[in-house]
Amino acid sequence: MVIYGSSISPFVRKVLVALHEKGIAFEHRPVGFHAPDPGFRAASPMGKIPAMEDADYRLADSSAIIDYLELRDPLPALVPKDPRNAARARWFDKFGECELTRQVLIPFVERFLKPRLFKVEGDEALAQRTIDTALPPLFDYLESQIDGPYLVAGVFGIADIAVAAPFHNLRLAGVTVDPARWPKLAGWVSETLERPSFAAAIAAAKR
Ligand SMILES: N[C@@H](CCC(=O)N[C@@H](CS)C(=O)NCC(=O)O)C(=O)O
Repeated sequence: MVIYGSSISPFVRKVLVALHEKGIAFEHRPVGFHAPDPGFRAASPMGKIPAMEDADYRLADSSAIIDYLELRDPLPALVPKDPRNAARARWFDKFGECELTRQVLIPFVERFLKPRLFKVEGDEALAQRTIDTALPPLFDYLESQIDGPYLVAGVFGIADIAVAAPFHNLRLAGVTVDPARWPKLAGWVSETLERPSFAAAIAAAKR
């Protein structure tokens, strides 16, 4: 199996974490989005990362790829089986992308990607505004949902992967969760990002 995409992307990180958790062997090709690599472009019609190639089967989108992995290699399960927990895990997966990562990418792009990768100045006012106004309500919501080490049904899974993944990008942007204001969230983020699967996925971006 080949996974395309730099794991600096929270979406690529999700897939790498799922693979490590399941112990599935893979080859990682850390291309950037819209890279001209023909294998990547065949797997990702819109040029977004991540994308996957499993023999003659190609797929893009982190959630779709993790669905495939879950059905291909069911153990350890990352998606709950019962309807309520399965749907709640899907909710957190979507929340991770559509609410959290959408906002996290603003300080990440302005403070990290632009100056370090693209060698242009970022918009610090925009980054700070996002940190001050858009992120706190999302953190408040997560603080209200954490009751134990994992987000859904007391078992590590897709919800934890999808919600924790963008917090590494926040760290790269110099933003940490204030433990005085969001104690449960701060603890959950630290513990989740320290899992061996996350550590391996994060280290992959440094190579
Ligand atoms: N829903 C997709 C989102 C993937 C995505 O937006 N990846 C970004 C990198 S973080 C990308 O490739 N952006 C390029 C673009 O939007 O054209 C997933 O979960 O994989």
